Amino acid sequence: MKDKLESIKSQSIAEIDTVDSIQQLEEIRIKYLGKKGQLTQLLRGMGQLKPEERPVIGQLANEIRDMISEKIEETAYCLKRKEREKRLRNEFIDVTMPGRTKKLGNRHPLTKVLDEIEDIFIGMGFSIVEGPEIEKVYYNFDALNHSEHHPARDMQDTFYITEELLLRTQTSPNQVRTMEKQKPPIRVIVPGRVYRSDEIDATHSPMFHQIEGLVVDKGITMANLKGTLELFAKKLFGEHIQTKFRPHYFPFTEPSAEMDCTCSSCGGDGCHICKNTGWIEILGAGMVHPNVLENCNIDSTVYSGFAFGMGLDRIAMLKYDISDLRLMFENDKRFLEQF
Ligand code: 2NL
Repeated sequence: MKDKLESIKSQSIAEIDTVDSIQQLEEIRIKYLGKKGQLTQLLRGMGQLKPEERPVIGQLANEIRDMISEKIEETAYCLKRKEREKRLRNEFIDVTMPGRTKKLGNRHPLTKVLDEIEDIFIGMGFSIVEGPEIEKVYYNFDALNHSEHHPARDMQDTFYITEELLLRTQTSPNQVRTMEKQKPPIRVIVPGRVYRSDEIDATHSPMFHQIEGLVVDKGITMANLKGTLELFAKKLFGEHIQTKFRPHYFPFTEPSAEMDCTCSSCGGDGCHICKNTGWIEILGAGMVHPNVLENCNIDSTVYSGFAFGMGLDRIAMLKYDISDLRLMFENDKRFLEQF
């Protein structure tokens, strides 16, 4: 019996020394110390021993059991530590490695110019108004004093949806809507997409962008128009810019004018941008026609106003020296990333 105990001791210890997982260790524990384990079985056979042998063998068996248990515990502790170290080694993160940067997008050149223009007018007390791109013929033409046979009304120039509905050709319908709703003083800027039936080329597109403006109050004159628009031009292109106004015709303003700026590219000397004239046409403007005011129930003997409109796409092209309008709408990243 004693020999058997000694052999269990040396055998179990040898086995424990070779394990490399908690799982294997548990199997060894069951093999020797479990309910049907070798040591447990042996102890059950104690009854067959001589009475004087029992305490000696019993003590030895207990010592061996404690020793095996202790050895298993120690080994388990070591194994757990090794596993933990291995896991930590695998989870190691080098916080000094450069991160994966996400490239931020940037604003479209049209959005940039629009934001800039809006900021200038907001600074002068204007507010921004937007409205539908599908408009009533009334708001797009009639209310704006377009005569019944004005060429702009032609099917060839305008996208009609029905007899009464069209894709707006200018953003002025929203100024009319504003005047209908709001008593003067009115100071609004109206940006948005507009549509005209044009063939696509370097300077034309059936969809483009406009910004119009409207001021209505008592005592508004051409001097207010010139002062406001000259200030706007200097803020947009630089303090050194000069402006001039040429007479023009629009059905919705009287008198009407177009404003030119000295070319910000060559300073007026002449270059490819100003086609060697030294001047660049920036916008159209005029004193709101009394008929337009009356159409909106504003008394034209009490109130007067000025209005203006400009093509955003053209201004962006001038400002960033973009040669072809189509680049604006092609979404080519090589183009867009330059702004
Ligand atoms: C241009 C010229 C212009 C207006 C737009 C306007 C609006 C109302 C009343 C009177 Cl409600 N006028 N808008 C006035 C003058 C010129 O646009 O060349 N646009 C690209």
